[in-house]
Amino acid sequence: MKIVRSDDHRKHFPAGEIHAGEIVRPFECPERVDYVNAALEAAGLTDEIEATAVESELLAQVHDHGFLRFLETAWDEWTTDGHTADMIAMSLPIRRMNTHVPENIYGKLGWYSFASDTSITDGTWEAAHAGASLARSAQRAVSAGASSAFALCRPPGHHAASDFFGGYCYLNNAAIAAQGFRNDGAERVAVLDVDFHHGNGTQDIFYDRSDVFFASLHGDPLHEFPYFLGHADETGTGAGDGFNANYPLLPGTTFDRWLEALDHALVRIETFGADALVVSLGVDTFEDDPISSFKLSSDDFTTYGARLGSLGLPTVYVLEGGYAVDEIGTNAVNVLTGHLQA
Ligand code: SP5
Ligand code: ZN
Repeated sequence: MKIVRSDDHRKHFPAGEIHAGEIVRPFECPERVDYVNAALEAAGLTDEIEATAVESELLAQVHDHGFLRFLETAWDEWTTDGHTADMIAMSLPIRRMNTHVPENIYGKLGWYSFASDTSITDGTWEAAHAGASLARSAQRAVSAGASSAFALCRPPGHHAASDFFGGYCYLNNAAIAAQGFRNDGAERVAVLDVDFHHGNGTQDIFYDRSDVFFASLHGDPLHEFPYFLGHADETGTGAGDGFNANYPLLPGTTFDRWLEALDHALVRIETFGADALVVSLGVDTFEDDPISSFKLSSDDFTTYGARLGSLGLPTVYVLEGGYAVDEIGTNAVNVLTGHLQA
């Protein structure tokens, strides 16, 4: 298992997050990566490779041009306007209010966002770009012959669609890895999203395509963030019809039930005939996660990691969520060691 990491994630750390009407310390914090690094070390997963910068052409295959430009320039435009505090979208386009991209920076901020849980700060672009580079570098190593790789992406990516950010995500690292696999010759790529939250961004990016199969196990959006996508009847559109599979699960879901859904998704991936697998590895399914409601124990992560490894596919793991900070390392690394034991 190759490991790809960078310290640039530290450049992104908003001062606060609006949570239930209060400003709290962001759940998605830099120490998350420190705990993952410590657990990798403890498990002897030390085969590190150097990251190289993701190509702008690949970013442009996954993301909208105007959106990329916005992310790259937003902080400068904000500070030029005289602001110094973090950018938090407050006016977002809802039904029938989305015909013109605003010129005003507050307007653009809302236009390109879907949730006020996610701020832009000085350093957000650099950190997100470095995270995308980790995903691309992990994928390149696997395309070049490594059997598996793990990218310690922070900020996470799976909520970011081609043209909007939110859910703590800016660039869709998993989608970048999947498209990278395609560019490097894989015919069919599967993306499996095991984060507690639906991978709405990844689904949206590949929704009309038959070359990338997307499966997600997550809290039912009728009850859980991101609330508006992730239902079982979303199966793809056009050429992509039949290449999207959602497994919405009720709050309180236990590992037995979760594993049934996983096994179903794995059969779908095998039937699809994937040449490569990207795993959106969020460990916010953990029983003590502060913002989620599934009941997985630390040992359960090892168990399901072995199921993923038993597919025998070239696999890239990309870090997504997980907010029980002192346990995030153990839980994420348990998946990787499970994979390697399979
Ligand atoms: C990558 C990832 O895991 N993003 C998650 C973003 C969730 N942000 C909004 C959370 C709103 C959750 N409401 C929590 C209720 C707690 N009981
Ligand atoms: Zn999540």
